[in-house]
Amino acid sequence: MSDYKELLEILLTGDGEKLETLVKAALDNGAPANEILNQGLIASMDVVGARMESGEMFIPEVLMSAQAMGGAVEILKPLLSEEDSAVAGKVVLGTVKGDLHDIGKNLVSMMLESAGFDVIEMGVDVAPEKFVEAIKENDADIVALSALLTTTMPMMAQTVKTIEASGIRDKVKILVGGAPVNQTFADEIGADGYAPDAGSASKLAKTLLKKSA
Ligand code: B1M
Repeated sequence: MSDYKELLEILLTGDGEKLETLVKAALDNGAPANEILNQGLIASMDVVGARMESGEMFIPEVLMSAQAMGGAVEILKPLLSEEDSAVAGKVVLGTVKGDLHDIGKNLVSMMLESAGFDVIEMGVDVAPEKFVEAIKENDADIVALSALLTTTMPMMAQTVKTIEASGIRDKVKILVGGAPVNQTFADEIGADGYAPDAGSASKLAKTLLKKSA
């Protein structure tokens, strides 16, 4: 395991260029992409979160860290691909209405794509009706909802309700995730599955489609 102290320091400053240099150096030194992502970038982002909560970091600084992380993830992207074979399927993916967080969702998108899914990317702040439209337009097999705020979890429930009310519930599997979400909540709102991270989300998407085949 590598020491990611310097990476944390750079992520805290939001210097994207330096962060990318560090990530490349870690790769050159033989650190696995998965480790750099989980023990380096995501763990450092948790420190950003803690500082945001305690008032040591403000939104513009957090945004700079988030942007720097996005650039670093791009470097890791080709190396994080799954090796096993693809299951064809279409996934409509987005962060629910009221929620602007997209780093975790983008990782989910990346893992789904690398597992062979066709991902219809809806972005952030997506209204329930927009999800329904996209599911219908694309004849999607799965809709994947991300939420990072406890205050937007009810919007996830609302999205499930809107999908049910639109008469397409039996045609699409609903997958949910994001830091405040858990299996109990997923069960409560009637989702088909919950995944704690991007890797498990793509595995679960495959399982859900196999079950319904
Ligand atoms: Co926000 N923010 N933020 N923020 N932010 C959190 C989430 C928070 C925990 C920080 C804190 O206070 N400690 C807190 C939420 C508290 C709560 O509700 N419990 C918070 C808050 C309060 C806010 C604001 C309200 C702050 C304010 O304005 N006062 C505001 C809300 C804006 C809005 O959305 N309407 C806000 C704004 C922002 C920024 C815009 C500045 C920026 C987002 C930039 C961006 O995303 N482009 C930001 C950031 C960066 C964070 C933290 C620091 C980092 C989030 C992140 O990207 N993590 C975050 C603290 C933290 O998480 N430690 C925080 C890395 C990412 C890889 O992890 O997204 O969890 P994550 O994704 C994981 C899993 O959750 C999972 O897979 C990923 C790992 O593989 N996953 C899924 C995610 N989606 C999935 C979907 C799936 C399956 C798995 O299936 C569909």
